[in-house]
Amino acid sequence: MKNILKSTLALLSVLVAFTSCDNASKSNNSGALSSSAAEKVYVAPGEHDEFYAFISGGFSGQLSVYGLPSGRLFKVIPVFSQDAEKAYGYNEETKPMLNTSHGFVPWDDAHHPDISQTNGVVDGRWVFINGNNTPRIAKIDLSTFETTEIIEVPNSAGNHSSSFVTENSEYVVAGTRFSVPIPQKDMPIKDYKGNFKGSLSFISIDPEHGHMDIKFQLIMPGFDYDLSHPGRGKSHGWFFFTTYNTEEASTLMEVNASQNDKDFIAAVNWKKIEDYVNNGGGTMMPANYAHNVYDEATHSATSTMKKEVRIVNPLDVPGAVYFLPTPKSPHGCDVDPSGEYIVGNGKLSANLTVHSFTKMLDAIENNKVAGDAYGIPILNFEDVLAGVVEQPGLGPLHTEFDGKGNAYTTFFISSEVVKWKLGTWDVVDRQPCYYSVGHLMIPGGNSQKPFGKYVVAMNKITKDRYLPTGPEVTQSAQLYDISGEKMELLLDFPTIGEPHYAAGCPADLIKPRSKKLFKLEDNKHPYAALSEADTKVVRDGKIVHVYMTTIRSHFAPDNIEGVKVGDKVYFHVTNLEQDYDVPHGVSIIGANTSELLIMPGQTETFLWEPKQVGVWPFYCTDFCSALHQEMQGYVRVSPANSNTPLKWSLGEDIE
Ligand code: RUQ
Ligand code: CUA
Repeated sequence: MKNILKSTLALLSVLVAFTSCDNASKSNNSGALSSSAAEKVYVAPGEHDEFYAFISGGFSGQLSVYGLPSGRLFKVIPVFSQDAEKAYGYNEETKPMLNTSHGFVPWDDAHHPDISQTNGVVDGRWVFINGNNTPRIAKIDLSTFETTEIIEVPNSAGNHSSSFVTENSEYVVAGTRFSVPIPQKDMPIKDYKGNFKGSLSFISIDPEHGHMDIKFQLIMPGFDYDLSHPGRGKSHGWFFFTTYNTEEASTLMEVNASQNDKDFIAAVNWKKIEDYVNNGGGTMMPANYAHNVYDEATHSATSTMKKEVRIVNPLDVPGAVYFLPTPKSPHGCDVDPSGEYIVGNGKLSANLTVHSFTKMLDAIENNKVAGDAYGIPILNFEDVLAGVVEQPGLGPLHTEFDGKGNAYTTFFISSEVVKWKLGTWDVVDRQPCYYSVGHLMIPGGNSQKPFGKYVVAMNKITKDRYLPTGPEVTQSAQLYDISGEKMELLLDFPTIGEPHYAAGCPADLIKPRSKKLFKLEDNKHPYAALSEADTKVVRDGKIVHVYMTTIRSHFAPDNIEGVKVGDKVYFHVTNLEQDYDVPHGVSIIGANTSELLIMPGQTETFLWEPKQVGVWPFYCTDFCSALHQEMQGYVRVSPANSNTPLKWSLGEDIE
């Protein structure tokens, strides 16, 4: 045992040393690019990029939208974190989106975006992304580029093997990274082994509106479920999850979770479990989790607490779950476009392991079982192995596919992308990354039809690649041309937060469906003022509702009197504009929310609690017209006990 400990630690320190000197040597020769690289990423002013890339913001909790090949940033879509730029999580309408069983949680760690699919091809309707820390799955509507739904995942902790979509968007799947007591309870941590459990959640997606609902949770042995991907084509109906810590250790994990020569890929026949559940299988378990839905008609979100979840014990559905032995603490779990090959990226393994779906079925059919883990059959490694890529690099993390028979794997420690051939397992090419690459993304890479023109590598370290900005340097992605036999580095571009995974698709899938404005006549917001004639100020005890409108270039009303210290003033602001790209903003001194940024036809609300007597200005925060600076107004705040009557006006002096 001691020796294993020692050798693991020695290996780790060698790897660490390798990383650092590697970085130093590479920084010197990174400038050489063929001159055509600039042309390949140049998108002339006024022209559009060919692809959208949705890159996770990691610990920023957001999702950012880039164009490829230019690497230009278009938008940061707020998802799990409050965003003052867009008022997300600050205005009354979107606050419920961040509700959880732990209360209002205005932050998360967002890792893996995935685009919805139809018939195994990305369809550009929605992006799903996971929040790791307080387990949640969000859905972003790609007609508005706004987060429209968030569902909390109960019985989960470190929601990391998420959020990947099956080939007809039947499910978005979320797996727990950390195993925990299920249900949660007060118990000694040292009793982890055998008592903690992992849950794999299958969240159904309504085909028309995309509404999410947890169909069932599979309660699994207490391993760490790291990443996952759906089967496709021939393996549609299955889902694959990498595991580590099959040792079920709970302390000094860097050593104790690296003892087993092989961990597992869990192969889950979700179709079988779905049948079982549709026939009444599984049990309802008490739970408490938030389901938050944004309604475009009311421009408002609601949060509902759900009280139970259906759980399934895998032993109750024979033939539904198998373990495929996979060396060594595998991280990424990637399925090729044909659905035949399942790549287990063993972080600490010298070789890259590829399993065969056909061989797996064959082994199952012939009942070739090597043993079991908590009753779940373990297949023989040799029986399911398709092949091995011999010594392709150090520290494999993730693999994507170009649809032309090639796979691309990232190697964190040797800091490179390696291209290899499916079937022959030969390495074809390798290109360095600057530095320490994590995920990579080929648009459509998680589907039957990748658009194999570019790969984006997302790096963990940038060091000297950009102008220094103090101790915190920018996060970064790199774009490679993969249309030829050899990869070619084209571009570095900075990213927001830590880019984990990304999802991409041709812009043409999304562009035509992108909304330009919200129709005023469809606005069902309960506090909307749909014309200036509808504007008013209403007092209800200490609560004051301001029904306000904006249009170039004034607020209605723009003068308000009769507000008192200690009031709670809700500004409900409707943007009457019906032109593309004319938002207005509004804020007032001392408000401890953010400004509002209101799209044409939309209503948003912020709360202001005036603390001081005076006459306080408010103004438009978005430069909306030549007379934007004139877009301003005043609220007179009187002492709490005053008798100043409530009045509001536009274009007249209040007597
Ligand atoms: S992880 S660098 Cu959160 Cu997807 Cu692999
Ligand atoms: Cu409205 Cu500036």
